[in-house]
Amino acid sequence: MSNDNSNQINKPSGRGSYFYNKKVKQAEQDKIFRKQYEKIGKKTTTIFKNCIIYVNGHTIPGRLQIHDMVILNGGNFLHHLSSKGAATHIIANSLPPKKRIEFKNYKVLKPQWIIDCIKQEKLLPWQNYSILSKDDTQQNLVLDRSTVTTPINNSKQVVPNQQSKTNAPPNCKDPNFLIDYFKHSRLHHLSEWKASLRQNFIESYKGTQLLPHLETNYTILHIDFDCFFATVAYLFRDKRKTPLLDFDKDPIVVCHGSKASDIASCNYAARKLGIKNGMWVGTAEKMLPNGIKLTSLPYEFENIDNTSKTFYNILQAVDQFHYVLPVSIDEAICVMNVDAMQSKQTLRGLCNALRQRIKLETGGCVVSVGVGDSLVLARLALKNAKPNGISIFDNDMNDDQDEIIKFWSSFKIDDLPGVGRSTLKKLHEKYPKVKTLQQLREVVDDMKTLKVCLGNKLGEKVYLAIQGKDDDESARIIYDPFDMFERKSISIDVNWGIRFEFMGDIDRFLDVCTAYMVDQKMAEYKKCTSSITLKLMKRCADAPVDPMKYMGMGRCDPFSTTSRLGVPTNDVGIIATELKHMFRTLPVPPLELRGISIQFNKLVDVNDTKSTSLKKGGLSLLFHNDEVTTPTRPESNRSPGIFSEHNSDPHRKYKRLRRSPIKEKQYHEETDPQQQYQEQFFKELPTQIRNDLQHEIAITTKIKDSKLKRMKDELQRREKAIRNMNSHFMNSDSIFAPIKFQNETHFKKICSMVTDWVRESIKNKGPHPRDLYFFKKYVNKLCDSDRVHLVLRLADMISTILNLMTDQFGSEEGFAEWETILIKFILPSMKQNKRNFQMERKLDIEYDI
Ligand code: DCP
Ligand code: MG
Ligand code: MG
Repeated sequence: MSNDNSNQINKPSGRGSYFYNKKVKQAEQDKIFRKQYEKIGKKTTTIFKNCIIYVNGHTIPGRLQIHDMVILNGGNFLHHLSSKGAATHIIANSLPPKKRIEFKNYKVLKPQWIIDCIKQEKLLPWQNYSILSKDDTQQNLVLDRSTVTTPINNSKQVVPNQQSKTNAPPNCKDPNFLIDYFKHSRLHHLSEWKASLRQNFIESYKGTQLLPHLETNYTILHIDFDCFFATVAYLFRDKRKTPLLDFDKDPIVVCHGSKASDIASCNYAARKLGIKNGMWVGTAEKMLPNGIKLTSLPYEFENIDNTSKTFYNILQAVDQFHYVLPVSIDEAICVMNVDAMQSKQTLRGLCNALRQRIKLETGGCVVSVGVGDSLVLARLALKNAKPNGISIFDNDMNDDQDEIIKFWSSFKIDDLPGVGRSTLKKLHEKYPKVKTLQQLREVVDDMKTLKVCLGNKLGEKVYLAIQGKDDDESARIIYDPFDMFERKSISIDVNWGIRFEFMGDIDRFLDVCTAYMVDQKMAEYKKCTSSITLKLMKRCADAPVDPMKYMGMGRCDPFSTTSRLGVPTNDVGIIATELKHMFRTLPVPPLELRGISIQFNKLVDVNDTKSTSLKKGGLSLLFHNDEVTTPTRPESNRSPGIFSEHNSDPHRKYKRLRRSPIKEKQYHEETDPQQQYQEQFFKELPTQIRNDLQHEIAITTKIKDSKLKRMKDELQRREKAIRNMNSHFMNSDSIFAPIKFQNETHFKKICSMVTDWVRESIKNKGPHPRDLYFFKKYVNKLCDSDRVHLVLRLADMISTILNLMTDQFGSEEGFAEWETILIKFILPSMKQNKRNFQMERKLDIEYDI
């Protein structure tokens, strides 16, 4: 399998691309393989779900057997180790000393781990199978600052943070850290779920007709679970621990456990006491009346996911719904034609049936439903309906003024979607007495006033909302959901557990992040990126080193930078190197780093990037002599020509005259005293500093030499070429389109290029036939497009060179050849080629030809 080189032939764009393609292909093969085994009744499990396993060297059982075991038990098998961080577990029988150092931060395990995991049908702790000696691990622990209470405290006593009762001490240097972090991060789960719901929507509604943009033609059902995480956590709790818990009476929260953790969701019994989602557990505890205890339950991510799937399945089965638009894991907007369901009664009937069904099929989870004839009304109605209810409010249906006033009076101003703290403040300043939406409706008589107060966009949005109508931007979800749901960026955000000391560890972490984002996320969505944003959170100068929340970010200053690659890519190496470079441009020392977020923007489909992506056949040049094919006549025994279709680099001219780069390097190494001095300097440094410094130099060199750097240079060249082309036109209706010669359109520059070429080749054997072929092509084009005067100038120039060089080189073979070219080709071309009457006249009069 490792000798499969068919891809190499198809995509010769470089090693990175080759391995990437190979990896994708192998992953696909592995999938098929698993399915085939499933079909013939082989047992499969998900023990190794989320594990990326690589086998290093000779093992017992062998590589192929381990491969089968991993694949059949839900793992990913890495056939090629592009970077150490790409694997979560490395399986090896033993490691040579050099590799021991190289892999010291990784989980290198005996093959027995795989066997035992399968035997016991669960993922066993890796520590018992590590083949790295205790000393290696010990050394890592000493460096691992995250287990020490304060960084300044150097005392030998290693005290885990008291608040970490429920959290295993994290180690951001562990290659598994990212995956572990994601496993526990609710925000990561929420964003992943949302993305996959959107993707499912796009796939399942493909081909569905878009809804026309007409006002009040639809009925919207906004459906949302009541205290979702809390309900699921309650239903799936360990009943032995809390046998008497009453969901309706006892305050319950879902959090990670410590006082300093956030409440993701609390039940309505807790809300009655003033506890809210997003509050800290410590704050919530202070709100409890005497004798009442707060029960905190852990996250039930898998059950949340399953409950949500049941919910969406039920909704998608309803025929009257034109769309079921996903808002989040616990919330959907169902759109239906008014005609399909006219009366309030029928609507209520539908809502009730849905609520019952959802409760039944999810084992007790309750949804509330808001119904309206616009998104904003449905959302407000949902607020009214909560908890455990239905509220229907439709502009068309309500003739009862009292009911209308009652409805609008039940909302505060910031209940309106899009109204946050700062908007609220502006509205308060303008209308100090207004508290409810009904009052706002009474005082605002035109849109203009609100536009002045809040700005055009928000002013319009708020004005329409208090009339129960949607603005265009909000309504996009109904009229153009596909565009709205299309994946526009891929990001990760690590805001917990980040405690680094050395740049090298951060580089490795960036490698892991990139591998995850590219190999898993971008590959999943089949995208490439051309813009990367790196955002770093740096501890505020006056913020405590260890914040209240265990391993949290605490107060931070954000720093961010964006790199536009210009060309879309999905090359892990390029992106990782660029991120390392970007990190170094931001003023955040490793010790002060508290959070990292990476975003890939400007995503394009891999399939759309054939000509531009680095992966697919390398950079395509903007200018190449597309109609030129290399002449097929046999090459003479001369060295290759200096001009080519792609030869755009002026320094590549006369390459054959230069010393070869390898020789140049050897020469440099042998005699450069600066280098010798540097080596000596390195030898005298303490090991740790030397390692850091060498790493830093290696990375900076890599950044400098990266494909991206070359790519950027190439882009610069293209931009220059475009500028060059534009400046060639006198104005847009100029009759002269530029003619290129070796990617140059500027005639003066072409002259100087040709001068150099003639001078050099006169001294030798004359021009190379390939070069001459391109030159003739250019001359012919000039003649054919009424630019004979330029050919004349070229002829003039070559003739002057010949005159000047007669004495010295008159007897050279090259000299004679140029004379022939001038007399037999250039001069006749001016007469023979197609040209119009005007040109004839011009030549007659001005040049006397
Ligand atoms: N969630 C979260 N963090 C956020 C927002 C949401 O963890 N910043 C999770 C917890 C919620 C779930 O998403 O349970 C759904 O969010 P909702 O806003 O719908 O909140 P609830 O369902 O908990 O309460 P409500 O009854 O108000 O809908
Ligand atoms: Mg909810
Ligand atoms: Mg919700």
